[in-house]
Amino acid sequence: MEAGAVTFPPDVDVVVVGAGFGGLAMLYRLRQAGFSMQGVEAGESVGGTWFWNRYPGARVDIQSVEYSLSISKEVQDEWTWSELMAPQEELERYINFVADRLDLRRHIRFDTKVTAMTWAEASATWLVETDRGDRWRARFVVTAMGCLSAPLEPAIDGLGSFAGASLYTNRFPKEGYDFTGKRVAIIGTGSSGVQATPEVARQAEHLYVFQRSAAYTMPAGNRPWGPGEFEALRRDYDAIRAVQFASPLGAARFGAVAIGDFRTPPPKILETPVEERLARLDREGWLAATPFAWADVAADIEANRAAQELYAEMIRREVKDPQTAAALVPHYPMGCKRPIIDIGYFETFNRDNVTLVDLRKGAIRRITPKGIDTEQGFFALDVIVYATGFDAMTGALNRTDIRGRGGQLMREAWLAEGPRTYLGLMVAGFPNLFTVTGPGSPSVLTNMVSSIEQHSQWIVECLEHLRRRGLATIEATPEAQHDWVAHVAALAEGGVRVHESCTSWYLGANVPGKVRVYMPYTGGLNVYRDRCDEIASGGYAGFALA
Ligand code: NA7
Repeated sequence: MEAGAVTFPPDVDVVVVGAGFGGLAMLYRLRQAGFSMQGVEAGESVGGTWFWNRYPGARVDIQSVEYSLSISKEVQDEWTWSELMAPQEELERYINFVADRLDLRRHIRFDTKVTAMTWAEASATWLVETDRGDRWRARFVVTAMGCLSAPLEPAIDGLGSFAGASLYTNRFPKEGYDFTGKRVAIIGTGSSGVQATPEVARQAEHLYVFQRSAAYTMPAGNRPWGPGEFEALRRDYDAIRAVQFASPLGAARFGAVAIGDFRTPPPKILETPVEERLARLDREGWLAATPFAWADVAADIEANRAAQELYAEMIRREVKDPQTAAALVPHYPMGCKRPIIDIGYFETFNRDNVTLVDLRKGAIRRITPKGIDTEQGFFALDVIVYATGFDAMTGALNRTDIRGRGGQLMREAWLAEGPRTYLGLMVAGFPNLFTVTGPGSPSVLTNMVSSIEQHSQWIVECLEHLRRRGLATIEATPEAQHDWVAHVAALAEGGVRVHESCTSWYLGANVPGKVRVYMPYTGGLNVYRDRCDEIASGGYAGFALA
């Protein structure tokens, strides 16, 4: 069925949805390759994650020299990072610099949300519609809508009744917020809650941290550069990028931890006597209480429990009050959720103005005009900060009406068995639509910028291939998609990531009713990229081209 008439622009090769790192990398590469394009972005400016998540303490967990674009030499050579892991403000400045330096802003329609994308069989084009009445006809669509961009409203009774200020970390006020003299609650202890806690505690009269699941977090090891340190790194960018792109994580380091140091297999915790485990804790601190430090922790639940014991011991060493220390110990496997890096999280619980509210001892009943009512008492408050996460990986796609062949909605195609893609790049039944860092690709298990660069390059090369051969469409075959979904599931099987006690957003377990499927590809970005390249050079095996 023909979906409608074209107004503006009359004809564009590609619509790119989203203007975070993914959207900007796409637009830049498409323009270099000579395609016409239209970008669209819900926010008033570029930045994506770093535009919306401007809560105090927001910071990247990958070192900035790696969490940055390598696609433009000018950008790489001209930007100076001020510290190891940039805070949100600096990342936002950087991504604005990228947009200006590469002159990308003029391609993007800001403050505009895509509401529907409909495949029109007869013309082999997508009709893209927005909340501002745009109707763009495009040959191709690239979604770069973010893996953690669809905010999750917590299902708590009385949410809207609170008379004080309600703030959300994932759309924090641009002008900031002064917590001075306020009684504040933070609900949620994922990365956002953990990063915000020390900052808010420094300002607030009293901070209550409402914890449903305790966090695995460790000190970021962040610091400003020493004299000449960044300049030396910048001169060495080629070598940095080579190591980065050869690694499974798309980065040589997670926080301050050099992953490469563990290439020679670390010891197994279950084969290490308890005194030696503790001696390692004395020597290496938090690092010894992570899955990086032991060969068996990610695969074996008993080994995982032994590592959890070390983690609990580290918390006891940091947190003075024994009850609070005990309550801060997670009850789910280490490595099942994305590890968090923090600046002074556990020390914050030694402050007199901070109270941990362990919801495992009594859940939230409701929010009232004056505060939060729980099974363990009432908390009178001036401000509630929700750090309650996202409908991850599929949320942004599923909240948009994406209709492929035969009018099929993508969210309905994914309803019964979770997201189904080929390579996390395309979906059978949805021709000419590419999903940057889609489910089924390494994405959130990696340095996102590395994954974005790999996908944007692969997609543009694919479009160039179609152009060279005069082809109009590309689509994942159902068979290739079936095999890929099975491969992704088989890779994750058996490990702690899919253990029954794991309730991560990787599994969709944080969203009521979402199908429990491990969404990202766990085989490593390096292995994945080789597979994508092999498929492309083999004539796009698993895709139907016409
Ligand atoms: P996360 O990691 O999904 O964390 C959300 C937190 O909010 C988590 O602790 C949740 O507990 C908690 N939560 C959610 N709903 C509720 C309700 N109703 N009551 C109490 N607590 C609740 O999101 P973040 O924004 O922190 O981080 C997302 C990613 O960004 C992170 O992984 C990094 O990659 C960067 P739960 O664990 O579900 O029990």
